[in-house]
Amino acid sequence: MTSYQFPDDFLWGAATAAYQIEGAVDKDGRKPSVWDTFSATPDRTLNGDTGAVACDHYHRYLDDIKLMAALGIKHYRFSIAWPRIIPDGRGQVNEAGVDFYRRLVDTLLDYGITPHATLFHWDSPQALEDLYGSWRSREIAIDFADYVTAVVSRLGDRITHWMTMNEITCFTHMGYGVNAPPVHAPGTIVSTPKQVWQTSHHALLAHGLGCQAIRAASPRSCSVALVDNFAVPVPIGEAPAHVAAARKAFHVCGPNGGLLFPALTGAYSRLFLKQLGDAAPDIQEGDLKIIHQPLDALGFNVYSGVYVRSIDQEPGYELLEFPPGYPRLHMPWLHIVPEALYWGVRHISETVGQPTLPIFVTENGCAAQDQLNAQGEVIDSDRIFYLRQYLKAAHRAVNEGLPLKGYFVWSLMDNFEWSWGYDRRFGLIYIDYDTQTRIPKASARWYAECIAQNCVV
Ligand code: GCO
Repeated sequence: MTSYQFPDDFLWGAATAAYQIEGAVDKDGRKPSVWDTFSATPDRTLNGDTGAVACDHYHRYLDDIKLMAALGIKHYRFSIAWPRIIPDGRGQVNEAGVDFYRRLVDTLLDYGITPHATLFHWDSPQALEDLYGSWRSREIAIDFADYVTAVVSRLGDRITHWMTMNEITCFTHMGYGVNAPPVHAPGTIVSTPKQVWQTSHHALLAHGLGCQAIRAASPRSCSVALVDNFAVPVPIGEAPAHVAAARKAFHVCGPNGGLLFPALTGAYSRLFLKQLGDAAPDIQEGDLKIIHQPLDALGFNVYSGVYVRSIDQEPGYELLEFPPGYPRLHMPWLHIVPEALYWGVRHISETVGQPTLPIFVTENGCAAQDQLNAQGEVIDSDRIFYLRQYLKAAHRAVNEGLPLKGYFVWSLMDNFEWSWGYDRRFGLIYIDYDTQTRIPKASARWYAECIAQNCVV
């Protein structure tokens, strides 16, 4: 029998994000983020759901940390809300907002859990949207760096694992759109694809300045990472021709060539720029140098992948559609492609030329149609099935010597799933939103067993 044992230093964790769990949106000086405004606008989210209360984690963080500790989770990835720290986006720091994260982190440390903080998980201050259209303006990169300095100079004595931002595509390419209303906040319609690419270029700049700000402000030696959900071409079979086709596709798949490539290599992929044509952003002299910062790790959010095969005609690869009936879980995009986890890590090593950059899966998980049974339990065998397959792919990566160092499940608990509201549940812990009761699902116990045995069980 194959044993899926991980190395002793493999790190097991769980992830969340501020707007999805905290609630308390006007507590202790916090001001609105673009997600407060967007979700309060009719027809933007399913059932008109907002993050106003969410899991009420702002008040219940102690209980949540105790639950995490009981499951044996030793690493926790959470995000810090910019509008709590600098409610107007720039200027005055709100010390009461900082205090919340200080309490949270101190409690984590008391329970033996290492904090991993994402500095930005989509909740831009509404004030900056009103002032200059947030990511549409280069100014946001400077304001972001100032915010990062404010956080790291205050919390860097307790937090040493930092991630600048989460999934640039989702708050730029999905927050600004041409013609169709975008599905994420701020939900702004712009007139050209180039303007959309300009928003992600500004986010890359913010990442670069953010990295510099962390290193300058941190009182301790720390780890700095970017978290991305880059698209993963998976060879349909592992014959060398298909593998080569998948590598080539990696440059142009999704937004990879215009996001991950500049951050990791200091250049937009040439193949990709050719494909973008007039839509390519304006890049000022010196931008790429700022964007291309040394990183201590890369966070990889992986849910699905794209199958690719080799073909004789140009460009030598074909991205394959999923046939109807291909297994997926409770999201239109959640096709189950466990090998994407393995190939994502391998592409970073081999295709982007980063053979030793430590990689962490910073999110992996699925939405399932969780139901409470008569005994008040949630038996989510579908989620266990999904996670087990992806963790086996993680094991393969580690076993082949690829630099995959840890895994954070998405998510610790059910939460506000953006435009899907509370309808889609991704948690290991079930939330009864009427009573805010927390109920660990079968998958939570299963994951606890994996951690305890350091093995896929
Ligand atoms: C993301 C976000 C999460 C989502 C999760 C499920 O990576 O998309 O970080 O906030 O909730 O991915 O869609």
